[in-house]
Amino acid sequence: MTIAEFIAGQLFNKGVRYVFGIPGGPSIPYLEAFRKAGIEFILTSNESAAGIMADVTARLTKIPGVCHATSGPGATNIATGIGGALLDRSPVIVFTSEMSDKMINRTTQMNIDHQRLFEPLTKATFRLNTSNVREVIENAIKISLSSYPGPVHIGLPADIADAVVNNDPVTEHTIEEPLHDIDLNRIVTLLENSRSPILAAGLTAARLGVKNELLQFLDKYRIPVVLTPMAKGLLPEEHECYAGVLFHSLSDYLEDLYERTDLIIGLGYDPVEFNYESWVPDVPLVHFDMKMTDMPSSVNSVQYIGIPEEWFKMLGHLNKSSIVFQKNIMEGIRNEMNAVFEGFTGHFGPAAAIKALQDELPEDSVITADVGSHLHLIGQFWKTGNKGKVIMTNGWSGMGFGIPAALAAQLNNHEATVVCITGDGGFLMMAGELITAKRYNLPVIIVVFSDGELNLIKVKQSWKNIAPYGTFLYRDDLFASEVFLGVQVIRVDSYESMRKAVIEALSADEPVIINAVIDPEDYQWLIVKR
Ligand SMILES: Cc1ncc(C[n+]2csc(CCOP(=O)(O)OP(=O)(O)O)c2C)c(N)n1
Repeated sequence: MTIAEFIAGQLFNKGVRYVFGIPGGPSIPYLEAFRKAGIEFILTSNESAAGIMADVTARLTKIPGVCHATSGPGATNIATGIGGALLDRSPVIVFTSEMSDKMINRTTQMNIDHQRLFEPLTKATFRLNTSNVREVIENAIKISLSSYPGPVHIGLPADIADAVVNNDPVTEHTIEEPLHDIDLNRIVTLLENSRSPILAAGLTAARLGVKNELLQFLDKYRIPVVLTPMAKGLLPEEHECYAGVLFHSLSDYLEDLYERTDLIIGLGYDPVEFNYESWVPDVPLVHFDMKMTDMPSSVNSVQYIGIPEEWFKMLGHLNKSSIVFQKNIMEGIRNEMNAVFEGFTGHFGPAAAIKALQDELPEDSVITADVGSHLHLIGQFWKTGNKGKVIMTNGWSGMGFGIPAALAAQLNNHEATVVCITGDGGFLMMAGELITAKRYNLPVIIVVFSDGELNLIKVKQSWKNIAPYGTFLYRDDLFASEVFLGVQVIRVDSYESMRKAVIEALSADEPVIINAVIDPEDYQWLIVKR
């Protein structure tokens, strides 16, 4: 068996069905081996989309996502997606073509040091040789899946794909977990004595899918829950304990709760999304996660490191009879936030556009969001309910995420209604991937909030009393056509026309772009100043 065939076979056995990327000359034997093994190579327009598609595939399937790029420019392009997998905690294996041993230290076309390039972007990086193939593949998969999950890079020297795999011994990589002293007594005392705790659930909790455990816990202990953006969907918005999403639109309304709390409980809370010190009030914090986090000394905290089953067991030390659930305060906050949002739906801005989408899309739609002002509104006001899903990047926060994320979600579930909501800036970064959607018959709906500007940055300029500069995108209409790269474009400029467009797009079995020409004024009022 050749090295290429062995790798393809191993990946297939682990459940991998797609490899995303753009080939170079040295990729050819690998692509052929993937094809023969039953793994489809998904060609993208830019490798950064391939990295994002691998990340989202991994999030959805819980199997490492795999992507591939050629040397030099291919590797630097894919690096953006890999950074995302690192900071959004997604298990990805990225293969890049590297020079042969003979050429690696020579001055030659496309040659840069991939090992150094990927070192800060991954959990581990390896260079394959003819005697470490089994070991590298096995360990790479194991490392990518271990907590926190993340990307692993494997460099493929250009001349070894067709070499025969040896039966070399495998040294299993051991994942060392540092020992930590857990101050159980302090945690128990804090939990037992708290009268008004707030639970902040985050990325780790969402990734581990503790929704049912959380719901069962809340049946017993009614306490307010705030979610980080990437934990959106972990608790339905209509649940009486649901308070809101941190960091996103109008999240300053949640401060009413912070003023009344005596304990913050971080539940699978990964500060990569939003550091504790940026929001926690001056009360103790008990942090539950699978990994120790770097906690600033300014936060009065104690960490419990373990598995979710243990977190919930520890939470049993809360004293149900002494906890006061301030139902009115909770309802007040939620109602006020919703009323402010609703107040903006009278003209065609982002609030009305979101409302039209929410009114027409099926409850179980998968929404992928890009990065910018629009994300702040989606994060806070999209209702995932019990069936919906929102996929976003908040650890990495790279514009251009939304479109490839939608393609990956659709590829992994052809029956799902998949809708990408993106700003026009993010759309322009990934516009070429519309061809990818066409090529693979992915009937995604791409909703572009066309306001002609990089709004989030413009809003931040205004906070500093600085006139807009470097944030203006285009004059006139972004598309000025009913077709873009062969994809139908429906232009809308009102709540009603948006609703109609959504209905039309839902019945198409090919990709559709909805060009929502919005007045961005709402953002100025709805984005929280930080
Ligand atoms: C790759 C990348 N470049 C730049 C930024 C900084 N940034 C964050 S939001 C934003 C503006 C996004 O504009 P647009 O896509 O039009 O969305 P809007 O804010 O208008 O909703 C920028 C430039 C980023 N997060 N990622």
